[in-house]
Amino acid sequence: MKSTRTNRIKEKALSLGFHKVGIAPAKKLERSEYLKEWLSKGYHGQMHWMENYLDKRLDVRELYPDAKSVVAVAMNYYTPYQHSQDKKHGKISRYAWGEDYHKILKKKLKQLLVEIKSEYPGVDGRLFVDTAPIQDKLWAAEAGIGWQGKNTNILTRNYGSWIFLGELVLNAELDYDQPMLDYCGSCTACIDACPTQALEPYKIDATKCISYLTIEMWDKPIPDAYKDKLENWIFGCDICQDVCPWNRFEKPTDVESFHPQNSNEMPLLNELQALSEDVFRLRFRKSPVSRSKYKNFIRNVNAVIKNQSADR
Ligand code: B12
Ligand code: SF4
Ligand code: SF4
Repeated sequence: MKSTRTNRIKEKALSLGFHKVGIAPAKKLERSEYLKEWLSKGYHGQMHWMENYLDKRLDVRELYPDAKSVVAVAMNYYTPYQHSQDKKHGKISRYAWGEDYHKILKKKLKQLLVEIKSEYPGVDGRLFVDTAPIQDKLWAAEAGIGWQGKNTNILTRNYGSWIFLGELVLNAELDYDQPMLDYCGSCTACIDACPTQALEPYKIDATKCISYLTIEMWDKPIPDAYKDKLENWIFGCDICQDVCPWNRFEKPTDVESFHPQNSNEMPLLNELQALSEDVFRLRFRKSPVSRSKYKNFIRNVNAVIKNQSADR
């Protein structure tokens, strides 16, 4: 009975278009405690929202008291295009080339919950994608979707790390998957390639990460220590993923909405610099880039252009 239900839930998740699914028991995960150390070191910088609802971030049962199982899902967002190496183009990280993943994953998780509830009355749950106080990567690792690599992302053997994560937390007991082994081995390519030394094995100081500096650090100039290290990144950064050997096993996604829109894979810096606020909003209205306020986006574009004039 439990195993039939488990298999049905996994089948449904895959048929709705998730590329990976795994299930873990809802319990307190030992590694969740590292978050406290991370916050106390100030590694979250200006992301003060990471301090909120700490009890929930540490234990999923605080978020949903009826929780028994965590169904972790992943969606592949790799598309077969590469970042332009031409200096006239800015670099937007791959995850933001297409439409915002939150909406796409949430819609599918909602549908999954509806289907589960209609087949198993009495089963209920809550769904989460990124923005809730839950550590997505911990659950993906615990449910065997992949392992947390030294660059801190979840890596899989079939899609590399080009995956978005989400969870459906259910009030029903199911059969559980085993966490996956760590396949990083002696590799340190991500740590060596990071231009701002934001990484140590399995740990990140977000305040040094270009992704934080260009997306999450609002209303401040890029610190002097990092502004000449942006390497044309104007929204996020993919360096520690691009160099990862496991990302040679990527497969193009079948999700059309993740494909690049408006030439986001090679936007012209001078065109971006000239955008008005209204046109910026319109151009990026469906993209995760809209998370960055206009002022901060233009700050990033200007910082990259300034580096180039300094190089000449
Ligand atoms: C805050 C945040 C950021 C911050 C901090 C990054 C980070 N690593 O936490 C910033 C702004 C820098 C960021 C950047 C990016 N992010 Co982000 N981010 C988040 C968010 C909202 C919370 C993550 C969190 O809880 N961090 C807290 C710290 C403590 O967690 P951690 O670094 O994973 O730390 C763990 C390890 O250090 C581990 N640990 C400690 N010791 C040891 C020892 C060993 C041996 C091991 C194995 C582990 C281990 O324990 C910690 C607790 O889990 C999640 C969504 C969510 N709700 O979970 C998305 C999320 C992590 N981001 C995501 C993405 C896509 C990105 C970027 C790739 C975007 C980009 N291209 O620019 C980059 C990647 C940069 C990087 N190298 O991590 C995806 C990751 C998907 C994946 N494949 O893993 C997520 C899961 C969103 C989603 N739902 O899909 N992000
Ligand atoms: S995303 Fe870029 S800056 Fe951040 S840790 Fe990875 S390589 Fe370093
Ligand atoms: S680059 Fe190497 S060390 Fe870093 S995450 Fe990939 S396999 Fe692990």
